[in-house]
Amino acid sequence: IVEARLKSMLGEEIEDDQPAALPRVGIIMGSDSDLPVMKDAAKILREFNVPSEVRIVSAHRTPEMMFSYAASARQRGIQVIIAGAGGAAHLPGMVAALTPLPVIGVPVRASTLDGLDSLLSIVQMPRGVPVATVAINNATNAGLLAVRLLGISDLDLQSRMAQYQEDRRDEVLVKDDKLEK
Ligand code: RP5
Repeated sequence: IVEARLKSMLGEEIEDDQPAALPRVGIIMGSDSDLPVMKDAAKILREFNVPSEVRIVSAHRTPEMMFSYAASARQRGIQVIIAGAGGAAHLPGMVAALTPLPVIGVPVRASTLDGLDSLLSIVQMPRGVPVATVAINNATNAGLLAVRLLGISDLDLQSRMAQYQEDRRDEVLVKDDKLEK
């Protein structure tokens, strides 16, 4: 169901009888209400052809599922986990405590505190348990950071990241060119 909602958000066909490649990145979030933000990470990974899976896993509402997801991710071939949550956003930190995989945290703006609560909940990890925290609602950067991490041992992916950066640079140059000086 989550995958179907994601496909419709990304404007992809729902029908898909291709066997799915084994996911290298796990994108998890505390609630389906995080999906409008977290879909941006999935979009980046699709652009780079990195197979990923998307799951709703709540640290507070499904703690046993969070435990089994994090504890088994490595054995299933997951290499990076992107975890998004809002409010008392404990999911990224708890998952980082349960796996040796790199965890990227996305603070989701979900409450009256404008996302600062989520940011602080995710970024203020104790020494020894790192979570690479991106900016509030910036799941795009989480996807890009996952690609860079995988690029360390996947040179094709790394050169596609270099191309992505060149494309962003060219976009700025075109905008600068169009400015009346
Ligand atoms: C967090 O609480 C979720 O990650 C979400 O950002 C927030 C609100 O969840 P819902 O009440 O929308 O399910 O656990």
